[in-house]
Amino acid sequence: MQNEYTEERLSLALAPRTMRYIPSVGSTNDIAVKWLREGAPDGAVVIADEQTAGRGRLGRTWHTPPGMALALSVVLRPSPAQVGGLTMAGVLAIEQVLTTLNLPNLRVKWANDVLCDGLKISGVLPEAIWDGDTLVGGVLGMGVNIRNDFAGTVLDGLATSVEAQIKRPVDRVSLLAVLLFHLDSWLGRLGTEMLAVAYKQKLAYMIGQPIMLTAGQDDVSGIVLDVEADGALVLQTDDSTLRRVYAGDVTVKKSGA
Ligand code: BT5
Repeated sequence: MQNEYTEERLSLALAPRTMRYIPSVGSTNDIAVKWLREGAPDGAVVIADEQTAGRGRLGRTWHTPPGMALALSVVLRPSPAQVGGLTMAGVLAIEQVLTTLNLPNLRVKWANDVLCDGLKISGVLPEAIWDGDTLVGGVLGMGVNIRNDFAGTVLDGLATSVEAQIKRPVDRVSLLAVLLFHLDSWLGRLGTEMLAVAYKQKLAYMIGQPIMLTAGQDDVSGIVLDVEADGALVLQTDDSTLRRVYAGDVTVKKSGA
């Protein structure tokens, strides 16, 4: 099922959504940001089969070889107060669609990952685009590994894909349609308590856990006290300071260690 992406199949499956399918791009987020500035409507989506310069956070690389994954970016027109909810909507939609496929041991990892059996299967990259003080809009990038083979790569033992887990082929077009359906539903709740509560519920397993947070140059060790409505992680650091963080990489330390 290597060539299930065609312009025709995608536009039929996603109609009436405005969409662009580009077989090979640098990064779908870059195309979507440009399209946003050119006036793309809320919900317009850029889909690629391959990314040659896929981006993670903080300038990191996101691997998207041809035929292997979902790589998409949705153009959005949120209010400034809603921007913080984009990550939540993205990870909740991905977790939901993966749950329907019966993937084992799915977990949302703060702030923007979905893990399967402890291995990264998906990541979300939200971007807010400002002109000075004016919010032009947002772009929500989502990557989901469908049939990537990480054996022998630097991500061996760190990343996984849907087909490696469920041992049967899936159709990327249908999966994409279901993902966007769930995403629309979560985006409709941007700025509501319902979205924040759903996100916090998925992260409840982290509350009370000792973690290490790496944020830029900063390493902070502490206990997770809460996940707030705006997505902030509240930590009590080892020197008993209260810290509220919005970005970083979390490692949950072994309990009792
Ligand atoms: C992310 O960053 O997890 C956000 C990934 C967003 C990707 C989508 S694809 C469509 C859209 N267009 C883009 O250019 N990006 C978005 P972060 O948490 O910083 O994780 C990046 C790290 O994950 C890398 O440094 C690698 O260690 C690892 N990684 C790279 N490719 C991966 C993959 N395919 N699967 C799992 N892990 C990967």
